[in-house]
Amino acid sequence: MGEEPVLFHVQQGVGWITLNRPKVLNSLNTEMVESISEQMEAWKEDEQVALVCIVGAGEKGLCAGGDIRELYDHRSEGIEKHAERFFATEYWMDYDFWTFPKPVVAYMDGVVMGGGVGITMGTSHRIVTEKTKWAMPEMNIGFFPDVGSSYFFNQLPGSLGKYLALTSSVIKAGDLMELGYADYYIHQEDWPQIVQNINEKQWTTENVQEGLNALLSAYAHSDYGASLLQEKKQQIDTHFSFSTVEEIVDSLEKASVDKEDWENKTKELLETKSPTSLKVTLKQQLEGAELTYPECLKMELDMAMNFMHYDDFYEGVRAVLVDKDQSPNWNPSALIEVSEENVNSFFQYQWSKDQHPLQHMQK
Ligand code: QUE
Repeated sequence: MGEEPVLFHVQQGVGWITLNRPKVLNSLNTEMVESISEQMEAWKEDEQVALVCIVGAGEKGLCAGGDIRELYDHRSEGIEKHAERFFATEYWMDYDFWTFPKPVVAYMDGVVMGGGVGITMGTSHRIVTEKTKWAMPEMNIGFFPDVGSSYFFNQLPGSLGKYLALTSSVIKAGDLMELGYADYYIHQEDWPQIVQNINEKQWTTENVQEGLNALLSAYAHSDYGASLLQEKKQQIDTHFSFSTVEEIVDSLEKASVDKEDWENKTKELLETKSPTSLKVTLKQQLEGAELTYPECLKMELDMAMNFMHYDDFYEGVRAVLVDKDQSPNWNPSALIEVSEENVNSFFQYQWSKDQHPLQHMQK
C-alpha cells in the first residue's frame, strides 16, 4: 500500500477506490474528498469504467467519518476557510455518489460511520457483513448528523430516524437490511473470493447490471439476524414522535418503571449529549422532512459552518477524540437553558450574495 490517502485504479472495466488511511480508520480529510470527487466526475464520462467499487484499507472497516481532529487542530487559525472547503467538498462528493449514473459497490465491512455513511448512502450495491458497525456518531462530539442525514433519516418509518440522529446508536447488518440502508448481506470471509470474481470478468455497460446482481446474489445470505430496532420500534415511535427534546425526555422518564429499563437507559443516554446539539438536531430532522436531498445538504452546510463557532463542538472533540476522557462539559448544560433563538441561529449562515458553495446542486 502506498502513502496516498486514497488509491484509484481501473481494472477490467471497474474503477476501484481504496480509502487508504487505516491508522485513522480511513477518516476523510480535505485532500481525500477532493480527489474522490474529481475521480468520480472523470469516471462518470469514462467509457472504460462500467462500475465503481469503494473499499477501505486495513482490517477495521470502511471509514470512521470525517477527520474531525484535523478541523479541531485548525481552531485557532483559519477554521472558516478550512471548514468551508472540507464540508462543501465532502457534501459534493456525497452528491456525486448519489447521482452517479453507473452502479457503485460499497463494501461496508467493519466501521461505517459519519462520512462513511455519507458516501455509501447513495451507492447502488451496499454490502454489509457480520462485522459491520454503522452509526451517525456526531451527537457524541457536540456536532450534528450531517452528510445528508436530514434526508435519509426522514425516509425511515415512524420516529426511527429521530432516534438514530439523537442517540448516535450503533446498528448492525440486521437493522441495515431491514431499514433498506444495505442491499446485500455477505459473510466477511467470502469477500476475497468476490473480489477475485469481479477481477476475472471484463465489465461493460451492457453486462454490468445483470452480471453484478448475479455475482453478489450468489454470495448473499439471509441469516443477517434480527433487527433490534424493529423490536423497539413501538417504544421509539411513542417517545420520539415529539417535536421538542424536553417532551421526548419527559415521555421516556414517565414511562420508565425501573432504572435498568430501555426507557431510563435511553433517557440517560440523551442526557450525556450536548443540550444545544440535541435541540439543533431535532429541528434539523423536522426541517428535512420537507426538503429534497440537495436542499438538505445545503442546509447542513450552513449548520456545519455555524457549529465551527460553537464551543460544545470543540469540547466534544476534545473529550472524545483528543483527551479521550469521555466527559465533556457542555455549556449550557441543561435543555431549558437553550433558547429557540439560539437553536434558530444554527440555520442561518451568511454567505455573501449567491455565494453558497452548493447553490448549483440540482435535482
Ligand atoms: C464522532 C465522530 C467521529 C468519531 C467519533 C465520534 C468522527 C471520526 C472518528 C474517528 C477518526 C479516526 C479514528 C477513529 C475515529 O471518530 O467523525 O478511531 O482513528 O472521524 O463520536 O464524528
